[in-house]
Amino acid sequence: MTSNTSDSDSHQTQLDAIIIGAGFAGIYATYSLREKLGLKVKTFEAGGDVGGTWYWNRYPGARCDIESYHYSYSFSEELQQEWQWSERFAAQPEILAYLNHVADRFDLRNSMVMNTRIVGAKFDEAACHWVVDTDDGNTQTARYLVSGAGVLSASTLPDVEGINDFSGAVYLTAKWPQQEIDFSGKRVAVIGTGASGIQVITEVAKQAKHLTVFQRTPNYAAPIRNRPNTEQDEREFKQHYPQIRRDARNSFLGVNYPGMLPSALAVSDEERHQQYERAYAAGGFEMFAGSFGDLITNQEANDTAAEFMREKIRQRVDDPAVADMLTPKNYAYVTKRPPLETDYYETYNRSNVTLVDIRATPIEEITPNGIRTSAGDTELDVIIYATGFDAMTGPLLRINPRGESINLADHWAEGPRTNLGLTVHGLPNFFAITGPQSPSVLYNMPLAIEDHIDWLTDCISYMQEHGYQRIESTAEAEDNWVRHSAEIADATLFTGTDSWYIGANIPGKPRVFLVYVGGAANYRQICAEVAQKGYEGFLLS
Ligand code: N01
Repeated sequence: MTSNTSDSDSHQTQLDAIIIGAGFAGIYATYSLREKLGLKVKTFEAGGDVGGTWYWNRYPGARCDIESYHYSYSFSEELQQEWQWSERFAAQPEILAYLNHVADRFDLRNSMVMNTRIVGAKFDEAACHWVVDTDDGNTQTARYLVSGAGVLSASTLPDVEGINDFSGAVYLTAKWPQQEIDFSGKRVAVIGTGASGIQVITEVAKQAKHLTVFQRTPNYAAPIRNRPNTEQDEREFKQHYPQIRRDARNSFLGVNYPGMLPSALAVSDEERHQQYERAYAAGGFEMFAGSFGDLITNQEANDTAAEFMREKIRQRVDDPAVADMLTPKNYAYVTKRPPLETDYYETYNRSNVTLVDIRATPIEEITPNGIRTSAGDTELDVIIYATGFDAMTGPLLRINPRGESINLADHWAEGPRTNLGLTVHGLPNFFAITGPQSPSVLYNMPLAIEDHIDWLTDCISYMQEHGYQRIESTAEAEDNWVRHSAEIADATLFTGTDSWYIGANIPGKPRVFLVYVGGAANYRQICAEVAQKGYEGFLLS
């Protein structure tokens, strides 16, 4: 279906598909479209190599918090059998090595262009193709545009006076340098106590002369309980992978925790406490995805888990005043993404660590010598920003794809509008892998990514079989999906909390819940039905 032409002939299409990014999504999309459909594919990656999140976020302590054998591709049984994960939760270097292995094993690099960022994309109706601009000044055309730009890849910095004035070293967890950094003898600050901050704080505290943590909102963090994988773990996974993946795909989080009970309110106080103790001791996401099924829908049930978590913080932190600062008080457990940790709370028992509550004493200014809050100056050699991302919508809005009659920034001015979290009315032949209003971050990302890529691969295959060149969601199907997605979110406790899930971390971002919380199994069934009905809700031509 491809015709090779020169750039100057705007009605000829150079490629079948352009893929944005070479992280988990871009790697598998490259494989799937090229190997299953034989498409001519080019994948553009802004980083120097494959890896996406795991290429950029190489800060000390970075590791996944879904079990390694789950946090991996399921599409190739050979790959599943040959790769060995050394720890229950893999650290960043091992995940990056895995993604490099996948790229090499399936010979994908020759379809990839590194160090090249896609900066613009416009659908040309007359030619029925995407015209895609890259930051090296080149333009390419392709029938399909597939975004693997990620959901947590557009990093953000605080809007604070003097941010460029600091004379010491500055690092962002989300864009960590390639070389190892030695913090010994240094006075270090970390701003931000989300999942990245919690991981980096714990490691840097072990090295720094002094670490000052600037916290805006405390989190409910639970122990990850990492450990080396045993031979038995490996055998267990490798012998039963098909069943394990099936069960995973049918569970809310994309990992099946079999000990879950239906309601925290249907058991005695003692049984409830035992269940929480068991889940807390088990580690990983058992505390919320393996304890009780009503924590995200019932405030009273949630209160029991929140109070259990608060008590754990009080037990683990020596100084009651510091424990109090670290204790979340005014939002429901899980409604901000709960981080996992190893000795995070104990870190505040060290004599070289100070916690500053910047809601009580706000940061006023970054000075050449450090950070000034309303309580005074902290002199520093290093500032680490772990201040998060313009989540879900940010990566796509920074490209701002345009159709003949819309551009994404205007179309999403009041929040994202998608059909199935995958497509956008007005942007034909465009697919956003793990886009807003899909399960994505509330599911196991590699599985979420595979589900989307399998769906769009089948969709393109269907188009080829039926001689279609163009697919676009109808406005009505998009309206329905936006409504459905919001209705489900409104039935949970998530929408009552300021979090990046709802855009509250970005000043001026519309307050719209960004994730489909109806569960991945329901979601996949809906997507399958749309396909079975000949892509109901889409116009094909
Ligand atoms: O980002 P975050 P993250 N002044 O937005 C604070 C995934 N992840 O990079 O809570 C001062 O969660 C902000 O405060 P507040 C995971 O899905 C996974 O840590 O907004 N502080 C918060 O404390 C995670 O949820 C792993 O009040 C400011 C912090 O900075 C997602 O990535 C590891 C501020 C930002 O926390 C994002 O995590 C790491 C300001 N102006 C990340 N602006 C795994 O383990 C923000 N903050 C797999």
